[in-house]
Amino acid sequence: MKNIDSNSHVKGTSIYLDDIPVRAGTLYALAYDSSCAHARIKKVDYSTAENYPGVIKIITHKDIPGQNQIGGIFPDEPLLAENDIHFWGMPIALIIAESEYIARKAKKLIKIEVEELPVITDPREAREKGHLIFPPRTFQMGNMDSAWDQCEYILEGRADSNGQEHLYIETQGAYAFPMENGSIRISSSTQGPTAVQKTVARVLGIPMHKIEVDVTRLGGGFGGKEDQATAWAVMVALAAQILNRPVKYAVHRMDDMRMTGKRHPYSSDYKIGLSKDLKIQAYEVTFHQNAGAAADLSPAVMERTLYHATNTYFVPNVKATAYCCKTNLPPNTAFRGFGGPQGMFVIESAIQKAANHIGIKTRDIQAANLLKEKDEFPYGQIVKKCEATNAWYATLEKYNIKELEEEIDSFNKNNVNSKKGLAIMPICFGISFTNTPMNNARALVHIYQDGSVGISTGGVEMGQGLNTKMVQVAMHELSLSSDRIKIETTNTTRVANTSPSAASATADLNGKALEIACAKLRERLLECASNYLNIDLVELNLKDQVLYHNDTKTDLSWDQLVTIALADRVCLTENGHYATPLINFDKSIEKGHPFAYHVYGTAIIAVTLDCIRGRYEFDYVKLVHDFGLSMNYAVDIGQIEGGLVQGIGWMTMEELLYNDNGKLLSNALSTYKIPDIYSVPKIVDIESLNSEGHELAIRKSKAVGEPPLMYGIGAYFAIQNAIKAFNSNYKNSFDAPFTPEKVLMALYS
Ligand code: MTE
Ligand code: LUZ
Ligand code: MOS
Repeated sequence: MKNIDSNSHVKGTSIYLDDIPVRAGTLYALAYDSSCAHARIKKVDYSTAENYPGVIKIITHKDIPGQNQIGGIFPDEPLLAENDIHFWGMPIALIIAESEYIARKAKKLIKIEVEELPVITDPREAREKGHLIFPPRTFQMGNMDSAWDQCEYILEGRADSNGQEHLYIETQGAYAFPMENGSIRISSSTQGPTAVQKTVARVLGIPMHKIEVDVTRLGGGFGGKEDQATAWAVMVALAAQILNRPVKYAVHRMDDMRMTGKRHPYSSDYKIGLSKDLKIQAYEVTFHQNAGAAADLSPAVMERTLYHATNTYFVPNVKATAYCCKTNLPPNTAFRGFGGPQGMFVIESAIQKAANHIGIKTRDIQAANLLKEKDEFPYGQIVKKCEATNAWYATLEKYNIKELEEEIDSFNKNNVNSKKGLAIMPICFGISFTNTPMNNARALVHIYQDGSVGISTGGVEMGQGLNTKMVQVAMHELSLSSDRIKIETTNTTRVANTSPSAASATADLNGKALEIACAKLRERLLECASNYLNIDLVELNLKDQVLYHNDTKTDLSWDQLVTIALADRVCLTENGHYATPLINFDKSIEKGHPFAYHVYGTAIIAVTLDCIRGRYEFDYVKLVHDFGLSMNYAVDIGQIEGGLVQGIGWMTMEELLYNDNGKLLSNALSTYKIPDIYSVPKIVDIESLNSEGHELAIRKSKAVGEPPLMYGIGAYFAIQNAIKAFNSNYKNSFDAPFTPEKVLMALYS
């Protein structure tokens, strides 16, 4: 089935936040944000701005009726600065004006006096000075002390990865409408409608039931709207509450880039030990996570880094420690992979370093250490339905790795100023929110009098194809064609208390809830049919919108069944609730079974380097991915292609730069380069691993949202291998992204 949004997307009729028709009386909000990264506010003078024609009000923390607090995990983040500024771009006040243009004019008229304080942007410096958001955590397995003695090779080093701007095509935004009796309805571009509802209630000092949050779809979230869509929604709701008028805020690109958090940069130290037969015996790693100025989702992101510290390898002795370091950057947040990619980059760096030191192929070490059935992850989960070796060998055989390597070698022999490099990137990604209680969802289904069906879930469509999959689930359960089913907007009054659409688990969680609701309605209709026809229930079934008696078609269509049920006064609305079974985790011992299942896959990636200029192009990515039994191959392929390219961008060209004062320099699309169609690998071959899927995945179709991003990590090592073919003196350093400038330096170092 094709993506149900493809028609309206192509025609341009799909509705995003900024497409909602503007109501009469609407006002426009604009944040007045800080132009320094760390300071004490001495005085702010709003008087000229306030008197600018068309400015309605300038809202400060003093106007907040509830708590000036938007922190999701820890209450450490004010909506509007009070006395202190903690990052460049921190909102201080909210300008409400007749138009956005006026608000921008007024913003320039605000005068501020501050006492500047020392700025920290480096997580290691933050750790040295004791600026941690919460105490470090350590995952351990085996015995580190004795492990090193069994090692033939021991290597140590450092691996850094930079952050990443989400660059959702639709920027952050929200639109609030005051309703009667102090209620507020908010349209928000958020992955987490409940998070918005809860935080608006807290800041406005009113109960959650007075707030309705509605989401049609997002023009991309990528994690950037899991937590950080909330602030904008709270701002417009606050203004709507104070002024009793609709208030809209669609954030400009450069404001969005400056003010919002990004993927966490990490700076890490590793020590890896291998036996003579290339088994990784011991791995010790210390992660310094650059959290920025407030907790945001950093504790959860850091946890996932620890979970994925050993990627898809079995290591008997592991000690992984992570520090959540408080710096003066905008609070960093969820981004596709959620700390997993940062952890995986370090162990892949360690393996690459070891391979170079020993003088063997990196893949010899990778292959010798792949997870096997009944192995144990450092966090105590036992490996089940393991596809690590299957995916690895399927890739190497399907694409004939020897031949690919020979092509590269012969190219490198015959070319002086152009070199090719190849790398293999296996992945293993755990599916579930690592915070066990979040793994639940609900769905609401109505069958209307004409037999058409409306479905609602707690999941948010952000381009990942969720809505298409939800329609497919309902189609299957109710035996209906797609035109009989409409997916409604995501709304907190229809489906309440939801987890954000995140962790790649949205289709699993919401799809299972929807399955439950639909199954109840199907059973109920069959019961009606059974009474009506006086046939035993077990002999009845629905197929292609018709009632079947055993294998024979009856005269009763779906529509007639609905009419019969309504005449019988039967309820044709159902609610489904799903909570992932089995999962658990005990933080006091850092052990448990946090994931419903794991997704595996292996990619081969090859690059051609222009050794005069340091430029590069990716020739191909060839991968075998563990889809399980894909319920929508077109959607899933789209996820793989998008994730892969986003991962390559993170590893190669996307370079966030801050100056020493904590100002973002790469603050526009002219200075922050993301992959375009020309930087996509020339060939992307995607094959499906022959696997049976997993019963905890929706219709055995495994989660696909985040895992493919991590194939992109291979890009870094492919480039390194090409550099080595040119410059035999090159000593690997691990400092992503590998921008053309860094490549050029490495070629001649
Ligand atoms: N794909 C598109 N087109 N747009 C997005 O914003 N977000 C990614 C991924 N794929 C995203 C996307 C992220 S970060 C996650 S967690 C998943 O989709 C969320 O959706 P899922 O849980 O339905 O996979
Ligand atoms: N969000 C979250 C996530 O709150 N918990 C998670 O485990 C997670 N994993 C991936 C992406 N977002
Ligand atoms: Mo995705 S980082 O879980 O929104």
